[in-house]
Formats: sequence, C-alpha cells, structure tokens
Amino acid sequence: MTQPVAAPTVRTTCPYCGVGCGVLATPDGQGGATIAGDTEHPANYGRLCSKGSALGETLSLENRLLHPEIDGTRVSWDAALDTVAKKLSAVAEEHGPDAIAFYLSGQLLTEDYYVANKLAKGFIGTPHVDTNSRLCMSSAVAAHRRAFGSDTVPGCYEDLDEADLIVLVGSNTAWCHPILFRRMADAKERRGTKFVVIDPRRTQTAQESDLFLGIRPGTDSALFSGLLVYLSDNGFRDRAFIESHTAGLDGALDRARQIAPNAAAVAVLTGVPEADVAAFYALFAGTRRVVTAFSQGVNQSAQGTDKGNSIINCHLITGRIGQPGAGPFSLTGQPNAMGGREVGGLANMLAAHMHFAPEEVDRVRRYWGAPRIITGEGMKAVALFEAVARGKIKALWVMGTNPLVSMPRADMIRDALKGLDLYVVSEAVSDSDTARGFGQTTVLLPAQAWGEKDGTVTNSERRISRQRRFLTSPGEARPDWAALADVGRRLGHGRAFAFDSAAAIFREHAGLSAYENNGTRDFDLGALTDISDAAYDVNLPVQWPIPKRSGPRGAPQGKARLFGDGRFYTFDQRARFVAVQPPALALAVSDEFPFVLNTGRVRDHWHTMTRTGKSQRLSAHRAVPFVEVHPDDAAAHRLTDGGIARLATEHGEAELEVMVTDTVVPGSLFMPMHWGGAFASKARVGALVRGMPDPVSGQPELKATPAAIAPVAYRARGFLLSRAQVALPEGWWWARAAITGGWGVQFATQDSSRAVALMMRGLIQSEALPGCELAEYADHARDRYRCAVYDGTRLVASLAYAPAGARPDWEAAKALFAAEEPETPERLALLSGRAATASAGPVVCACHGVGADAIAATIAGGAGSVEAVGAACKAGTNCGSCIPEIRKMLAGQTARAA
Ligand SMILES: Nc1nc2c(c(=O)[nH]1)N[C@H]1C(S)=C(S)[C@@H](COP(=O)(O)OP(=O)(O)OC[C@H]3O[C@@H](n4cnc5c(=O)[nH]c(N)nc54)[C@H](O)[C@@H]3O)O[C@H]1N2
Ligand SMILES: Nc1nc2c(c(=O)[nH]1)N[C@H]1C(S)=C(S)[C@@H](COP(=O)(O)OP(=O)(O)OC[C@H]3O[C@@H](n4cnc5c(=O)[nH]c(N)nc54)[C@H](O)[C@@H]3O)O[C@H]1N2
Ligand code: SF4
Ligand SMILES: [Mo]
Repeated sequence: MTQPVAAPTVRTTCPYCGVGCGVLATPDGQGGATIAGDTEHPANYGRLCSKGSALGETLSLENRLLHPEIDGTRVSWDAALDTVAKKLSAVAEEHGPDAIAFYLSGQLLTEDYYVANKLAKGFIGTPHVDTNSRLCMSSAVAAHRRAFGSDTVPGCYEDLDEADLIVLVGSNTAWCHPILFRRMADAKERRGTKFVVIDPRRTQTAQESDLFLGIRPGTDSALFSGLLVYLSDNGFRDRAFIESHTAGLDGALDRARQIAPNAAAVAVLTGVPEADVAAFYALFAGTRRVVTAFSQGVNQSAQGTDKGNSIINCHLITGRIGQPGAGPFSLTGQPNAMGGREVGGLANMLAAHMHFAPEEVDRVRRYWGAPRIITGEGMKAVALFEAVARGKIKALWVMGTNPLVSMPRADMIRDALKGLDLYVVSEAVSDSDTARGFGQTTVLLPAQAWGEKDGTVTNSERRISRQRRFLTSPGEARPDWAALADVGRRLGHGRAFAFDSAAAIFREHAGLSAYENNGTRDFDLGALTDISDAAYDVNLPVQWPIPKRSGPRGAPQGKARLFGDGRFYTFDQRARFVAVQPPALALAVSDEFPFVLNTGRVRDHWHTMTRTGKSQRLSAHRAVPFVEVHPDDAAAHRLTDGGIARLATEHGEAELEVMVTDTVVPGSLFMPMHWGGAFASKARVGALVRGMPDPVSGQPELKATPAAIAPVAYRARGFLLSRAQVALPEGWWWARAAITGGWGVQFATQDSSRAVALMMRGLIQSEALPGCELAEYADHARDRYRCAVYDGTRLVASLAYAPAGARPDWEAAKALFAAEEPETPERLALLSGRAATASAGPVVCACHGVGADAIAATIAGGAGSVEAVGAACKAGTNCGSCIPEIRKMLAGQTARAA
C-alpha cells in the first residue's frame, strides 16, 4: 500500500475516464494546482493523457455555481433545503412517493451515490432512481448478469499487458481510454500483441490496428455469432471448461448458426470483406491470450446487450476468461461508472449488487432500518423522462449530469421539465444546459467539484481509488452527499443520515456489501467495513472483491481476476451462453432522412465541456462542433469542407461545420457529443438523437439515428477574440473556445461587413467593452472587415469578418492575442490578417501546443519517426495522446515520397 507523499502534494484520481489514473496535485495557494501523474498508481504508473495533464487549466471559478438558488434568486442553504424537503413531502403526500425521481451520474463519488440511493429507495420510497450510466454501461451490466449471474468485470489491466491479441469493439481507445491504449501499444512493442479494431468509422484507433473491420452499424452480434460457429466447428472448444462450468451452449450455437453460418454470410450481413472476416476468425481462434475490449459501439445500441453476450459467448466456448491475458473486458466510460453500479444507482438494482429477490429486499431493509424500502425496479432513464413529460413524475432531482445535452430527444425533455412541481439540480457550474432548464420551482444546489471533494471512485478493473481534496471549496459549495443527508434529516430520518464524513459513508457502504454475504455475492468489501478515518485517507487503491480476512494473516487483499476457477454467481455456479437475436438490419433510413447519424467523442474534450472547455490547450484540437461526411456524400449534397451544414432528424436539428473525410463511409455521418448551449449556438447532440432503447438493458441507441444534411449558405464567416465572454447577436451561428488570454468565438452570419462594423462600435459604447478604442480596417465594397479593440495599450478584443468562401483563419490572430500589449507589427498584423510570424497550424500536440504545420515541417526536414519528431519539436513527448496522429502524418509523408 502506498503512503501519501509529503504535503502539500496530494495524491488523487483523475476525474475523467474510467481508466482511473492516479494524479499528484500540488496546489499553488491561489486556487490553481500543478498536475502530474502518480508513478505509484497501478492504473497509469505516472502517465497522464492530454485531458489529465491539463486538469490544472480547468480549476478557475469562472462559471461556477457558488450559492444555492431558488428560481434564479440566491438563497441560503437552509432555505434551499427546506424548500426541497417541503416540496418532496408535498409531492409524496399528494401523488405518492413514486412521483419523485432522481437522475444521477457516474461522475458522482461512491459516497454521494450511496446516500442518494439510500434516501430514495429506502426512505422516500421511490424506485425511480436512474443514472447517466444507463446511457453508458447498462448493456454491459445486463450482458454480465445474463452470462455470469453478476455484474462482474472478470479481468484487469495487466491482461492488456499480457495479451497477444486485443480486439477492440466499438471503442475509440486511442482517444477515449488513452492511457490504456498506451499500455496496449507497449504490449505490441514488447511482445508483438496484435490489434483488431471493429468500428464503422476508421478512427485513430483503427489506424493503429493490424486488422480493421469497418462493420455496418449494429451488426456486431452477427460477426461474433459467426465466430462462435467457427470456433465450435474448427476444434477450438475448451471441452473441459464447457462441460464443468457452463450451460446453454447448444441453444446459443443453434441461434448463431441461423444468424451467421459461415464467413460468407457474415460478410453479407456486416459489410466486411469475407477475407477479413476469415482472417479475424483465424487470428482469434489461434491466439489463446485474447482480450476483447468493448465500449459504446457495443453498449449504446438498440441491441447492445446481445452484442455484449455474443462477445462473451466466444470467450466462454474457448474457456478464455479470468486467465492472464484473456477475457472479455468492458471498458467503463466515467470515472465512477463502476461505483454507481456498486451502490445500486441503476433503476433495476437495489444496492450493493443486490436486486429485488424478497430476501435481498428484506436484507437491505434491515441493514438500513428503512421504513419505506422499495420492492421492485423503477423506470430507466428514457422511460423516466417520458414519465416527466406525461406528468407522472412531479419532482426530479438531477445530480452531476447534463441530460439536456446528453439524453436522446433532449428538446422534448426540456419542454417536459416545465411541468415539474419541483426541479432540483445539483451542479458545479451555473451555465450547464440542465442548470438553465426550469420547473415550476427550480432549486440549484452548488456542488464541490474535483479537487474540492473527498471520496472514492472505482475504475474499469474494479479498483477503488481515492479522490482527495487539495483546494478549499469556493463560495458555499458542499459535497453532494451532505445536501442529500440534510434532506434526509429534514424528512425525519436523522439517525439514518447522521453521516459526518465521506469515510463514515464508505464504512456503511462496505458493511452492506459484506452483510450476510458469505461469498454469495461478487461485490464484497468486507475487509474495509471497519476502515478507520486515517486508513481511509492513506490505504486505497485496492481491487474488489476484498472480503474479510482475504489476504495472508487476515490482511485485506483484493482480487485481480475472477472466474479463473470456473465458479460463477448463477445458482448452479455455471456461466450461461446466451442465444442472441439476429441484428435488425433495417435502420429506418428514408428519403427524408437518408443518412445514419453516429455520435461520440473527440480526443481532448470531456462530455458537455463544463471543464475541458476552460482549457485553451484542450480546446485547440477541435475548436468548433463538426460533422464528418464522406467525400461522395459531400459532393452529392453540395457540402464543402469547412462550410456550415444543417443536420436534421425527426427530433431536432443542429448546425455544424462540415469535415469531409473518408474515415466515415458513404451514407453515414458522425458528430461529437460535446457542444452544449454554453459553447455553441446549435450543436446539442441530444436534440437530434432518437434513442431507441435496448429491450434488455433499456440503454438507448445513440449511434444510429436517421438524419438529413444540407448546406446553410451564410454570407460571411469570421472570429471574435476577447478577454471576457461577449454575446453574439441572435441568429448568428457561433462556437466558443478557450484561447490563451481569453475566449475565441468563430461565427457565421448573414449580416454585412457594414452591419458588423456598426455592431463593434456599439460594443465599445456598451457594458461589454466600455470606453475602449477601436482600430479598424474595412473594405465594405469587398465585404471585408477587421478590427482590434484597445483599453489603453491593452488589447482586449479582435474581430475578423470575410465572405464565407474566404473564411479568415484564426491561428495567427490567436497567437497574437496571447500578448496583452502587442507591439506595432503585431497590431498591424491583426488588422491586415497577414501573420507577423508563421502560424503553427491547427494544434496536434495539446501538451506542448505544437501545430500540424510545425510537425509537417519537422517531417519534411527529415524526422522519420515519432521519436525523431518528438526530439525536433517536442510533439508527442508528454502524454502521447497525439502519437497516433503524428504516426498518420509520417505515413502520409512516406506515401508521398513513394
Ligand atoms: N476524450 C474523451 N474520452 C472519454 C470521454 C470523453 O467525453 N472524451 N468519455 C468517457 C466515457 S463516459 C465513455 S462512455 C467512453 C466512450 O468511449 P468509446 O466507446 O471509445 O467512445 P465513442 O466515441 O462514444 O464510441 C466508440 C466508437 O463506437 C463506434 N460505433 C458506432 N456504432 C457502432 C457499431 O454498431 N458497432 C461497432 N463495433 N462500433 C460502433 C463509433 O464509430 C465510435 O468510434 O469514453 C470515455 N473517455
Ligand atoms: N448522442 C450521444 N449522447 C450521449 C453519448 C454519446 O456517445 N452520444 N454518450 C453518453 C454517455 S456514455 C455518457 S457517460 C453521458 C455523459 O453525459 P453527461 O453526464 O450529461 O455529461 P457531463 O458533461 O459529464 O455532465 C456532468 C455534469 O456534472 C457537473 N459536475 C461536475 N462535478 C460535479 C460534482 O461533483 N457534483 C455535481 N452535482 N455535479 C458535478 C458538470 O458540471 C456537468 O454539468 O452522455 C451520454 N450521451
Ligand atoms: S486516461 Fe486520461 S482522462 Fe482517463 S483517467 Fe487517465 S489521465 Fe484521466
Ligand atoms: Mo459514458
């Protein structure tokens, strides 16, 4: 067990992805901190990706929610919580407790989550508690439970180091789990591990693979059904394992044979060339140490649970599970996706991996001393928000998630909120779309953010780590668990919610996991039941299960792998093969909506950008919301690279910059999920997405919505750089990004250069830029305009405007804006639009701010490898998240040279 390093450096855990990297934070005493990787943390051994490295840039208090509010008016915590408690009681009295719902998040700490779950399910008595993990992991959970009888991730990260084949299904690992991808790349280097990537898009991950299967969306279960048949027919069954430790092979195999009798049939269904299908099958069959890692291309699907089970079936038939270097591996998205599952934050779980068998309900009731324990499942996210729309739910408490961007059919949800008697949002920021929604009574509760709060999270390999406080908490922000416990006390449950620390909550949570367990439930923290406050502060990280007396001489010891002994958590201890349904091939595209809209993530942004949006380094890689379109479709629909397009579905629309690329196939579009209302005029992914739920897990399909796309002919394009945020006129298209020294907004407008010049003159007479001086260059005959605004000698804003076809490039201006008091040549350059110094091009390496042009120059100058590029210009030498992009540029150069 590791000891804390000497103050003032604090050991904590990255708040972004489920890799769960250890972070060392050294506060600067002014609200900021220096960030480094924790060399002793077993998830990352000191490495951090671009997002983790830039955490120090996200700590500012700009846009933080600092005080409770009721209907937009600042109030005391007491007043806010009195209102919440009073209204909850009134709703329960009038409509029953099940008119109350909670919508939680895999970004809450386990302790927050535990208290929310206990309050709702045991004391208020509503089963309607769901979480954004429904959109993220619930199909993997359901697949685990069907196969193993429990929601257990069998393997650990060391399996990635020790595998000879890694199959990545629906996972853009290079961008979304970058530190795990570095581990995989190390394995490739060390032992020649091969990568197979299965994804409809040729992602950065795919470009690093040995074999890429560009699958037709939604057809993964056909591919893996074909693999099951192949393994069975070609002598790759592990007979002893199947015989002693599994059930249901015959049924699953019959079904698989109906779906995908051979590689030729699989090729027809999946669109993958038959030779590639055959190559994949031979590679999988012939490699004992194979990990199949899967993520949202599997889970966020109308048949996500079946996709998961079709993968697990192939590991069961070969007995490749719970062994070093072998197993199915669900890569979790959020930092505490696993913790949420552990406390029972999903509507179809009760608590501590227990469900609704009568003895389980009774056990939890006794442990909690709960007066109103629920006895059955509640509504899952999609149904829950539909119930809000129907008026069935009267009070909703949203905590740590931004559903007005991230839920499918988000515009419908926004309208539905107005019917709520009580709408509570626990948030760290004041300007998230969700915090700006409203019910008849809207209560905003300020939450402590990362660096201020204290508790635990569990990563993808079941490892519990501490998030520790290293900053004082600003304004009146409090831990989420404290707000929940205070409401519990106000509702008359003082004893059950008498928590005074995160450690106390953790002990109770660990106690429940061990309560009457005796090895019957996978999730067991028995050894941590009596953990002292001091030990809680220093002891973790540790992997569960960790029952009482688990290690030598009774010392606690976690377990890296499960199921190696062939014992599962079904009643007969056998794993189940699952007969899956054939993929539904009709994607319901129509003449009106002929495209399939796929959605997902970019390398440097986290979800709805409430944190990464503050970092100029992270905002440089992709600065505007975009849609990827294949060149053939672009030509057919008059879309040009860099132009603006309107994307429409049956549910809503967005306006995005077009990125023409052959990494998507004809007929498909891809847009990122990140830009909410605070960062772009019209780019909320949730407004567009249909979200058909998987019948088993209830997880909505977020990767395939029928859509239409058409160009939008704006008159002009431009950008505005400013020290503080400036609002642009109604009707403009815009996207905002953090830049060095302030904010940059790229815009498109129908207004003329004359109108824009007038607008700038208005701005310097308004509150936005009061009393400043305007230096202008205007050529209205050619519809061009540039200006710079000075407050004395200090540059405070700069705008460029040109006809849409001559969109001004902002890289040079951004570099000039970094100087607060520019010299004369730079001042002139801002107005002429000609760079004073060469621009570096769009940023590739976020850590060192190295642009594509600079990297291209080093390659042209003879740097022939990633290492040589790094030595010449530092790109790729810190976190390594950009190495795939550098490698692609190197390959391009080699191809050109040939
Ligand atoms: N940079 C960054 N990293 C993140 C996050 C972030 O916001 N930003 N979020 C974190 C979270 S919460 C999550 S859940 C993870 C998600 O991590 P990933 O799942 O890796 O990310 P996505 O981009 O959502 O989707 C992965 C891929 O699924 C593909 N896909 C779509 N349809 C199909 C299909 O039918 N079959 C297959 N095989 N593939 C398909 C998409 O083309 C996409 O490339 O990332 C985590 N890490
Ligand atoms: N179309 C489409 N939609 C998707 C996805 C997709 O791939 N495509 N992915 C889905 C997935 S996998 C996920 S995980 C979701 C993510 O979607 P969301 O959960 O909606 O996204 P976040 O931006 O992470 O929202 C977290 C919110 O919590 C706030 N916050 C931060 N710290 C705290 C805290 O300590 N306490 C409280 N109370 N609040 C805090 C942040 O400011 C932020 O507003 O999106 C889902 N939606
Ligand atoms: S891989 Fe990056 S985002 Fe994920 S936990 Fe590690 S540092 Fe954070
Ligand atoms: Mo997620």
